[in-house]
Amino acid sequence: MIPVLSRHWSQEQSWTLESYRRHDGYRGLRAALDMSPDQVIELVKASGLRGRGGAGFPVGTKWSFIPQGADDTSEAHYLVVNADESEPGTCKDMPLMLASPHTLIEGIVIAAYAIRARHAFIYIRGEVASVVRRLRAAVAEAYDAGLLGRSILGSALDLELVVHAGAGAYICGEETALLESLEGRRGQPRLRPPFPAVAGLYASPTVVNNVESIASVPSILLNGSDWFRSMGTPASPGFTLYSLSGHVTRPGQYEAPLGITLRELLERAGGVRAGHTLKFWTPGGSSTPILTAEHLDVPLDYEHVAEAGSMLGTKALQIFDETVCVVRAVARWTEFYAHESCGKCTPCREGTYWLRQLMERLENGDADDDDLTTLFEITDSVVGKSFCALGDAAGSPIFSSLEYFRDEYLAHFPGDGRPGGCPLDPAKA
Ligand code: L3W
Ligand code: SF4
Repeated sequence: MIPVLSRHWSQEQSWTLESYRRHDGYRGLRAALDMSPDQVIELVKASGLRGRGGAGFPVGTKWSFIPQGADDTSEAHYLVVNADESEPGTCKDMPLMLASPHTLIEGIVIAAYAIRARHAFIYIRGEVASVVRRLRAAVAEAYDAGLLGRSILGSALDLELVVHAGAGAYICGEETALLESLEGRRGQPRLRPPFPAVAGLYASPTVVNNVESIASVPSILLNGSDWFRSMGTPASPGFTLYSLSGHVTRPGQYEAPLGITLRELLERAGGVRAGHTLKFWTPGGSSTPILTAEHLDVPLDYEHVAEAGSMLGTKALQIFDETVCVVRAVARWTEFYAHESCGKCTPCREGTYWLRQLMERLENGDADDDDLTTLFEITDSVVGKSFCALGDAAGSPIFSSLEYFRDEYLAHFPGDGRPGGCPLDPAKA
């Protein structure tokens, strides 16, 4: 059964329409067109597919928020695919689009049919020029083959699909900032509610879904909701892409059922690099609180990772062995968030600036107890008090690393004949 998404990635020219068609390509769309839009939504709802962009919101439920009605196209509805993958460690959507852009395009046509959208957009990071080129070539192929444009596959369905390259701001992965950017404005989040499903692109009802979420849809149309639910767990059904990076023997994409553990994934990936041991890891990119070797057997689904005190997020498993200083890793992430803060709200704009200064003091060996207290207090004034999730993301590596590795922070203070700074650095130990 698995792999599903990545089953033909190793085939020669897997990105072409011809190759995709040899692997059931566009058969899910044919199945969808034999159903009514509402039936497609019901099927996706029944499958229990949850959004793969980080939050795990049920995809079919999101689609059902769009005003429905018999062939109601009087009010514009839009489908927007969030392909602005930028979260540190997150690297699943780009390989998917490179290896099989037609899986995404087929999912887009099915989703647009279901929500009765006549215009769809893929908002993709502009820096990944090779992926943008590949996607545009696949879209052109789909238009030529009658899979996009007017009367798709001879049906009454019309769909225009635009690939829009962003300018490379992390905040444009936040769905409302993405919509602002797509409309031609500076990418800054909007107040929610209203959610995009009510007032999104050009103030019209809009579904915003992650690349992997949409790419998972064709196989559900082809094989049914029971098939999808036969994998994963009851609350987190199906398969997904786990991205292993860092100190792992064979980094890369591992497609597996939701609920697999890191221990099992590491077995497939050859383990932590030879001669070393796991120190800490992220379940879903740097925005998700870090976990440690104690959590190797936590099932990697939305519920169990939350119970363990973190978030499944984008399933970006960054592996760090004992040679890594946790303060150094957190300092790099903090720099990232301070750089990417959009500046709209004070807690995040000012807070991330000061968090970066404090992490620098720790790394430089200039920090003391008061600085650690200030670090905690400022993190507390950012998390849960910022306008969007970036503020929470900036605080989570700090809070979680202080929970598990407080002693390592303290070991960065100067004293007892030590100059201060990283205790793992032989010059400072
Ligand atoms: C209508 C309601 N729609 C919620 C929709 C909402 C959105 C989805 C999930 O952040 C997280 C964040 C990152 N009526 C609704 C409704 N919706 N209630 O459901 O919403 P939400 O607010 O739970 O999350 P979000 O804003 O989508 C996503 C985390 O994922 N993350 C992401 C990292 C970055 C990338 C990247 O590189 N591009 O993915 C990693 O952990 O921190 O917490 O569509 O409209 N009542
Ligand atoms: Fe912008 Fe940060 Fe505020 Fe989000 S939390 S609106 S990124 S300043």
